[in-house]
Amino acid sequence: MKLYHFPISPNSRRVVAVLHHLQLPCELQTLDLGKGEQLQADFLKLNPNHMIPTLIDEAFSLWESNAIMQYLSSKVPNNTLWPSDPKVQADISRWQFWLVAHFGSACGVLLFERVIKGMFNMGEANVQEIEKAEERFHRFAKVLDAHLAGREWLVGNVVTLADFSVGSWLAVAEHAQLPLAEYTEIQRWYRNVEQLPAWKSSAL
Ligand SMILES: N[C@@H](CCC(=O)N[C@@H](CS)C(=O)NCC(=O)O)C(=O)O
Repeated sequence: MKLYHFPISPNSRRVVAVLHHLQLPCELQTLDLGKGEQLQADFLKLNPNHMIPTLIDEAFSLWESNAIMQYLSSKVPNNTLWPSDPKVQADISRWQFWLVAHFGSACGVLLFERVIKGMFNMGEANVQEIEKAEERFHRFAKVLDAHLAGREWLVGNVVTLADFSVGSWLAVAEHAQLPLAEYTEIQRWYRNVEQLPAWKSSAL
């Protein structure tokens, strides 16, 4: 297998963490988004959205990080990241969809405005976009914080794909200045994620 990725991307990092956790062999190939390498014709054939992460497994090309994480986990029988119980899978998927639709999209705007624009000379941060994203961040951070009270992990009693998916945005909290101060449960839970060997080694 081969994974196209970009080191600082939370979307890539959660996939790399799953590869490490499950000890699946996979070649990692960096695409330099700053240089527009994702727009090369050969890569567009693999992912017409020109986005990383993209996984190649023989003739199969798969994009969307959460789909890749579920696919990788399905290759390893009896793993706890993605247990076979349909209700547990649905619960994990719920958090993965929620991340992409709500919490992660707010974090993504804050990272883009405060970090990526400067990194790639894309102009000044847009203050109105930041205000709107902070509002959305607080709306969904409240939900996450309340859910995590009294829990070690997001779903059940062990780390699952849900923790890697939602946790991936916490890894850029400092750079993106995510307004986390009042969310003590999120901070406590993310310290658990940070301790995982696969999470540590996925920081490329
Ligand atoms: N929903 C996608 C998002 C992927 C994504 O946003 N990738 C960004 C980097 S973090 C990208 O490749 N952008 C390059 C482009 O849009 O040209 C996923 O979860 O995989």
